[in-house]
Amino acid sequence: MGSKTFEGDNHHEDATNAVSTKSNAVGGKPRGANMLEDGDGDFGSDDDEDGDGQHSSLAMVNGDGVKKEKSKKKKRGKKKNKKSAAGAHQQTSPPRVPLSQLFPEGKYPPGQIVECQDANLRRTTDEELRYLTRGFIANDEVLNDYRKAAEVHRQVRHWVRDSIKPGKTLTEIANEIDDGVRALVGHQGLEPGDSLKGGLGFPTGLALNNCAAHYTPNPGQKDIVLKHEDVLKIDYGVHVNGWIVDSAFTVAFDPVYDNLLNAVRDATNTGLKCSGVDARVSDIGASIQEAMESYEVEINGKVYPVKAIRNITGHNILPYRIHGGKSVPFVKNDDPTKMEEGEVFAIETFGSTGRGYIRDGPGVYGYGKNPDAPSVHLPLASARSLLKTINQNFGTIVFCRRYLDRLGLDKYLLGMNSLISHGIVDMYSPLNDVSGSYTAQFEHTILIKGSGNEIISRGEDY
Ligand SMILES: [Co+2]
Repeated sequence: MGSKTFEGDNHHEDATNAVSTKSNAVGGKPRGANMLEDGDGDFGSDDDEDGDGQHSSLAMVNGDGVKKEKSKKKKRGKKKNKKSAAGAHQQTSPPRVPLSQLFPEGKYPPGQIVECQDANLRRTTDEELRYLTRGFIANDEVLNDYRKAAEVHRQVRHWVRDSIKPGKTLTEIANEIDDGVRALVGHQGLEPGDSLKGGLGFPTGLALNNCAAHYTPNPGQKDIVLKHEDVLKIDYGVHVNGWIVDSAFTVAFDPVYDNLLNAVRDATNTGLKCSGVDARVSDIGASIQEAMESYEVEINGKVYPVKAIRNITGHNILPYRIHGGKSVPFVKNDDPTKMEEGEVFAIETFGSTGRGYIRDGPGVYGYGKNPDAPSVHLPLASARSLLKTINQNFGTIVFCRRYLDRLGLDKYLLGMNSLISHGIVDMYSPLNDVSGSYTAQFEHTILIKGSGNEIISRGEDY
């Protein structure tokens, strides 16, 4: 889930010939393979995860797959109809087996561990102090919760990638993702408080074509059928005890969009590579933009430079809060903010064939309780009872109308409007580039550690 900003126009549009490397949409090699091969190796060569053999879906990332992958001539469309990567552990299709059953010892696999670019930046001093002040991800239990959320994300998306096809409706796809996440974290979220223990990290985003982000199907509205020529961004979150994994990818059935997807995948991997203790978001943004805008894409005989969308950003993540207050733009900027040890970031980038600038579209994506919500008397009883439901089921987690309907609520819009006008709840709109354009997104969640950042949501697919 991205964070919208109001940056000025500071992008540039130089596009050079893109490196054409096709990749499988489904069941293929790591989508980060190109970056890892072509990069300077500082990060990409250091994914020294200590596999414990429990976990197969990361094998290709951590093994030779990354280095040897040559995806140039891979044919699209020949999707390997493999069982889930977790098939060996009896995950079903669709995924319904709680992870606690697949990992009976309760230890969940790590993401991709990447070493610091600069050994001097490794923090070995003041370890104890850091542990106290930045105890979140240094805490083994928290880390394990985080890894569980990431594994749920991987297993659900593995199935989504295998099963998604033109003709499905966005509501079907959204419900399938949501059902999978709830089953795997082991919390259906139908009792008060249950979805605070684990579940969706924000409304499952299914943004089509020029809609870059923040679209989810709402009940009672005309459903949209996925088409062969569509470009779909699938952005969903999984949380365990409030630790949110935010990760997204793009699906396109027509290979004409390959370079758009390649550009954005490369850009996001560049951002991940530049992330770390003391990394400046200004440097990260400049590197990402350079990677992104070195691509162009030809659609229907017209060549488009891939533009980095300049008014949406990556962001840090806090417990139960998808946007923690820090932004990671993916265009050149002069923000002096640095990443700090113990922080968690969602590194996401969006590329576009349009203006590279998004505006609020019609409709509603979701709602989220303002963490600094004022304590005021609400005159409307419906607003008071809605707020109680929100507190019990979502806290500050962003939610959507489908999630309220599922709890049996109806006729809540008046109460919701009251909460919004009192500054208690924020509303999120779909974010669109110009009509007729195409946008793509890739996103991973990374834990910033003193030594060895962890791209927690990394999988064999991207
Ligand atoms: Co995000």
